Amino acid sequence: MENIAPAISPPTGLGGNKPANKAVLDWVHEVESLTAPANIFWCDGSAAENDYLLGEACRMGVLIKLDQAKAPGCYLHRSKPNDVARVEQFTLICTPTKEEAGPTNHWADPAETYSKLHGLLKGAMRGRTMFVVPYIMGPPESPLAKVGYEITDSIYVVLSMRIMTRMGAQASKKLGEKLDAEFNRGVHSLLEIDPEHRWICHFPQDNTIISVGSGYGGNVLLSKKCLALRIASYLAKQQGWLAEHMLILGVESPDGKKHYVAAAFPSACGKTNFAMLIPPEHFAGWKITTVGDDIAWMQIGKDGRLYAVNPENGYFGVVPGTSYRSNPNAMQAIEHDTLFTNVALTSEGGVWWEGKDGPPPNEATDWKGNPWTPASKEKAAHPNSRFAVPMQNNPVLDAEVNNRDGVPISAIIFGGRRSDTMPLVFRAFDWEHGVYLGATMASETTAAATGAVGKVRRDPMAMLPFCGYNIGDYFQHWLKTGPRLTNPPLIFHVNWFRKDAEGKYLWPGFGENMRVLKWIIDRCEGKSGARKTAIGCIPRPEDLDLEGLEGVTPGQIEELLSVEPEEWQKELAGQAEFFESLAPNVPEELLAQHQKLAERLDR
Ligand code: SAT
Ligand code: MN
Repeated sequence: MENIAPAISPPTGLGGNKPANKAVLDWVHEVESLTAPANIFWCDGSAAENDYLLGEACRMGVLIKLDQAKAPGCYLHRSKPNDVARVEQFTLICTPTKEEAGPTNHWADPAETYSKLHGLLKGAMRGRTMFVVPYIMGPPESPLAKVGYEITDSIYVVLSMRIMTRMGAQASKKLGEKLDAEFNRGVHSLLEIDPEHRWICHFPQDNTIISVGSGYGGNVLLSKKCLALRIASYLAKQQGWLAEHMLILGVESPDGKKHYVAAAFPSACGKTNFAMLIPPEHFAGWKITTVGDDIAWMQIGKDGRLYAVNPENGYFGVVPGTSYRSNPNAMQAIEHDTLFTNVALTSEGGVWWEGKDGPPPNEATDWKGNPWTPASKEKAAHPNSRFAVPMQNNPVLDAEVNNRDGVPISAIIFGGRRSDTMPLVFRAFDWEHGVYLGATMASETTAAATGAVGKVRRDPMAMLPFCGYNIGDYFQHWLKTGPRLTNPPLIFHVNWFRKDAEGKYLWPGFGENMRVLKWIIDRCEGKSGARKTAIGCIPRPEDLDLEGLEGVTPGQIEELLSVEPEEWQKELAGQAEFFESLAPNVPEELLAQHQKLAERLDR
C-alpha cells in the first residue's frame, strides 16, 4: 500500500478555501517556499471535498474501499510496518531551557531543532500536494476552543482530521482576519517515512508543532496529543485550567439524576470502552453517555465546580479486542463512515481483528498486506490497529457534548493496568491525597507506543508522554487547582486488571465496571460505605452492588479489594524511586503525602 501519494489535480470548486487571515497565508507561503510542493490544496471540510479525497486516496492506493453494502463509508489504510505507534523517544519538547521541559520529557534546543527540521523539510513536498487543514478543538463557542492549522502532505491525515476535529471553513471563520489572532501552527511531512528521520517536535512558546517522518495517527494528527495535550497543558498551566488525558462520561441513575466523571488511563487501557459502557442487566434504568474518550479540557465554573469539554470530534480507538461483548456501542459506531488503520482485510471486503465476535475468517490479508489464515503465527491485525470514527456515530453520545461551558465533573478517576497491588477501587482522603494518587500512578506499557510491552512504569495522571512542560510544575498546578474549587470532584483510583496467583484476571471488566462506577457515584452523593485503610477508602464487599455478577467468587472479591502489606512496601519504594528521579521538582506536599502513606502502612 502507498503511504506517500503524488500530487492531485482537483477539479474547479475544490481545494480553494484560502483563509482571509494574512498571518495564516504568510506562514503557509513560508512553508511552501521551504517544502516546494507541486500545489496547495486549501481544505474546506465539505462533504464534496471529502468524497473527492476519498476517491483520490483509493485511486492512489492510500486507502482500500471496503464492501460498501456491508460497511458504508468505511475504508482501510495500512501504515508502514516500521510506523505503527507513537515514538516517545523521538517526541521532543523544545523549550528555551531544559528545566522547563523537565525530567520526564525529551528536550531539544528550539533554534537547533528548527534548523534541523528545516533541513529535513527542504524540498520535502516536491511532486506532492500540500494540504492546508483548518480545524477547531473544542465546542466552537467554548472559551477554551482553539483554532489550529495543519499543513500536511498526507491525504490520510486530511481524511482523519475531518473525523477527529471540527475541520474546515468554520475554523478559518472563527479565527477571523485579525493578524494577532492566536492559532496553532502545525507542519507535517511524511518525508520518506524513514524511522531515522522521525521527529515529533513541540515549541510551546511558539504554539507550533512540526512532525516529520511518520504517518501514524498519534504522531501526525497534530490536533490530538500534540496540540490538545502537550501544547494545551502548557497553555493551561499559564491560564489556570487543566488539559488532561481523560475520558468524560455521563452516568444517569433510574431516578433521573445525572453525574459526569472524568477518568485518566494510559493509552490502550480501555478509556474508549469505559466511556461507552453498557450497564449489566441488573442495572436497569442506569444509562452511560459519552462526552469524550481520550482528552478533557477542564476549567473552573462560576459555581466553583470543575467543568469539562471534549476538544475532539471523533474517536481514535484501539481495534483489537473490540466486540459486541466488550463494547457494543463502539461496534455499532464503526459499522459506517469509519477509517480503519492496520486491521486485516477479508476476502469479502470486510475487516477483521483479533477479539472480534465470531470465528476468524478462513483466509484474509493481514495488516501488512500478506496472506493470512487462522494457522498463521503472526497476528492478522496489529495490536495497535485503530478506528477513526466521528463521535456522531456513537449511539450513546451525550446531549451536552457541544455545550460551550462543558459538563460539571463529580468524580475524577485515575487508573492503570496493574497485575497486583492496586485494589479494584479506592477513594482518596482529599484533593491533595488524590493528586498524590494521580502523580504516583503506574501502568504496564502497551502497544500504543513503540518499545517494550507489559513493563510497569510510572505514568502520572496518564500524562507521562503528554505533559508539555516540567512534570513537577504540573503537579504543583494540580495542587493549586484544588483550593480554587469550592466544590471539587472526589478523586478515586481504579484497577480493572488485577490478577490472581495463576495470572488470571480477577475482575471481568467492561460492562461490569458499572458496579464500581455506581459505588463512586453513590459516594459523590454521600451514600456508599467504605472502610478506611492506609491507602484510602476501599469498599467492603457488601458496599458494592454485586447482584447478578457471574463467575466471580466471594474470595476473589476479597482479593480484589485487599491491601497486601508486602506489595505496598514495594509500591512505596517504587513511588519513592520515581520521585527521586524527578528531584528537585517534586512539590513538598507530595513528598509529605509519601511520608504519611509510609507511616499509615507501618501502623
Ligand atoms: O496514538 S494516539 O496517541 O493517538 C492514541 C494513544 O496512544 O493514546
Ligand atoms: Mn490516548
